[in-house]
Amino acid sequence: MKFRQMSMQPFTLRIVPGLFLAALLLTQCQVPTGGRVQPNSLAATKEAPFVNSLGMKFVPVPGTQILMCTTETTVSQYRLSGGSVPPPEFPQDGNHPVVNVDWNQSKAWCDWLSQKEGRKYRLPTESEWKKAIGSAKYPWGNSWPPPNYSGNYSGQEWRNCSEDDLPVFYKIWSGGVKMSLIGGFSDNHLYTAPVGSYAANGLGIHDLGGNVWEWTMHWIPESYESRYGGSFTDFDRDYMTSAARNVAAIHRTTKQDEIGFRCVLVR
Ligand SMILES: [Ca+2]
Repeated sequence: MKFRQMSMQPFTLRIVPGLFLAALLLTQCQVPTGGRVQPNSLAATKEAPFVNSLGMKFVPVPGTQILMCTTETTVSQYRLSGGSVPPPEFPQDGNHPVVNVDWNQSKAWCDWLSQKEGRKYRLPTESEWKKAIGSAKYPWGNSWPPPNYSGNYSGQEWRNCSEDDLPVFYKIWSGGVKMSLIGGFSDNHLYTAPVGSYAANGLGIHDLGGNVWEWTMHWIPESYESRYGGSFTDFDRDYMTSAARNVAAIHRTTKQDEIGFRCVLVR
């Protein structure tokens, strides 16, 4: 009996602090998310993105402290917040990028998601957006025209559109200014395309060029610097560079059927 008492005490002293330390480390490595717990969940890579409660994927952008969503925010994702936007004049399903969403609504949606998950989501800064799109002259590289199916712009797909589609396109285009198409380029989508329809860039991010213009976080009153990326209506090579910004006056409450947004997650 004496032997057993002496042998048990050191064993107990070793195991109890060990269990306490293991529990402490487990607590430090876990992030609560919607009632679930994901160990070390923000250690994302291009190959293994962080996936949030809505199924949105986020990848690192080198030189920043954020993970960027690999796709634009979709119609279905936007509706989950209870928000609503005017439907565009062209058909969209839930997997298309939400449009007619103004800057205030875009920011509010990121705030809603932050509240829902207990994380910090927001619009990207201009600096983050530029680092994500890269240093090539155009989002797809340095060549002109863009390779076929490299993004959703105004391509030759319009030559075969129906008469029902043309009036909508003319209306989108500045109240009837004759539309132009990119010679030698086609992408197979007249209007918005489902997000992620085209190949991702080197970081694993889709549609930074084309599909819809994207709001960025910093709002400078009456400036021209709050949206990037171009849209399905663009054809001008000077307007489709990686650094191109909107050149029309826009406001926090501007809604257009070629403007959407994507969000980032602060690490
Ligand atoms: Ca197109």
